[in-house]
Amino acid sequence: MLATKVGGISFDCCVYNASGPKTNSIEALIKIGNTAAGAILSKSATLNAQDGNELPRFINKIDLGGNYCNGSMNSEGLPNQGIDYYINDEALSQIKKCNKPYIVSLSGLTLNDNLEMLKRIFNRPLDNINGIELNLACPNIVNKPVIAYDFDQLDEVLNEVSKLINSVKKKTPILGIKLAPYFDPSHFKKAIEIIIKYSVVKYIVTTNTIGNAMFIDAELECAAIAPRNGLGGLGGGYIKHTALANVYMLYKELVSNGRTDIDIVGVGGVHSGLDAFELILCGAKAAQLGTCHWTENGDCFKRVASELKQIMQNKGYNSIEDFRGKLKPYMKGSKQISKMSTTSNPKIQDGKSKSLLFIILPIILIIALIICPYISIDFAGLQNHYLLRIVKNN
Ligand code: RRO
Repeated sequence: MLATKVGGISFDCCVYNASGPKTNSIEALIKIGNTAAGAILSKSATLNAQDGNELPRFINKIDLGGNYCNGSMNSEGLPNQGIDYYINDEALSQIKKCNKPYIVSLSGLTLNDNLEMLKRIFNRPLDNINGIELNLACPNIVNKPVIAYDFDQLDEVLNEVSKLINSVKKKTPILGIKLAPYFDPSHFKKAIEIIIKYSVVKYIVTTNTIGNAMFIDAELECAAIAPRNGLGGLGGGYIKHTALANVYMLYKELVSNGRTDIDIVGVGGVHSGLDAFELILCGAKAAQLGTCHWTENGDCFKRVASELKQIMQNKGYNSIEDFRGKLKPYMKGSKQISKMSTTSNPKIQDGKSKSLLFIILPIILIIALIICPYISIDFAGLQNHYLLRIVKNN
């Protein structure tokens, strides 16, 4: 029911992990392989291993005065073990045992680094690496602007990557590119105009975190994380609606260019089956979990997948293709926010409202018991008052 194909790679389940949280080591990737996730995606690799930015460098489980909004912010700075770690024989043979597609994320510090990492992947056995997610949108590297925002650079990178792939004589893993969130209609258009020139790009992942957000510790009057003057990429619940719009707008652009052969994977604020359902309605073929995987561990894949399945069953859908990309325009009478979608994690909200009831009901009961005797005296008084008036009137 949840099976899908991303750029031609078959997934048993359309819910899988985002690159980033809990993806740095082979042990962590195998853990993902042992969950319900539809694929295994590595942390973005650089050519050489690096430690990333100074600590502390992330915030999650953000408390908005009682309710977790499932948001996050990070300035990890690409901590990873270097490309060779993610594609060596031992790693590949262990990951293969999980029987899921394996996708390696790349985020070279230079174009040459990206090309070198691609060459190393192309030298590996293809049946063990199914896809490459070329990350063109990391917001946290000092002095490195986001490639996806610089359209000339985006064009140049895709041109060079394309030349390299086309020069390889054997079949290469499926290429996807990860984009940054766009906020202006002209940018969706421009990005797609460039991407569709390169037939090597088989899918788009949208969206990376919203770069350069800030959290402040008002008590200490300081930035809440250490790197880059406290700036980091905003993710999770905060960006769900930006992710929905990015999937929707890019999908629309692809359709209007007749390029539905390029798939879209949605990422950003998915914490429930409903979130995944909404992304698919907007055109996504799969949904990645980042912040949710970070805060909830590997069980999140099974939970989100079964919630999505339940929604599909309730609506009579047998496959995600029954509703994918079929979002209708606004209709009169539609609620601004559907009751279902007011929460990213219905379980958390349900639990909270139930426990509130358990507190409020006994309080009402105690107050009622205290004021009951006074109410009866009052009734007697009222009765006398009206009886007197009736007698007087007569
Ligand atoms: O490692 C990071 O700081 C990081 C990366 Br590579 C990315 O793509 N997105 C993000 O929010 N953080």
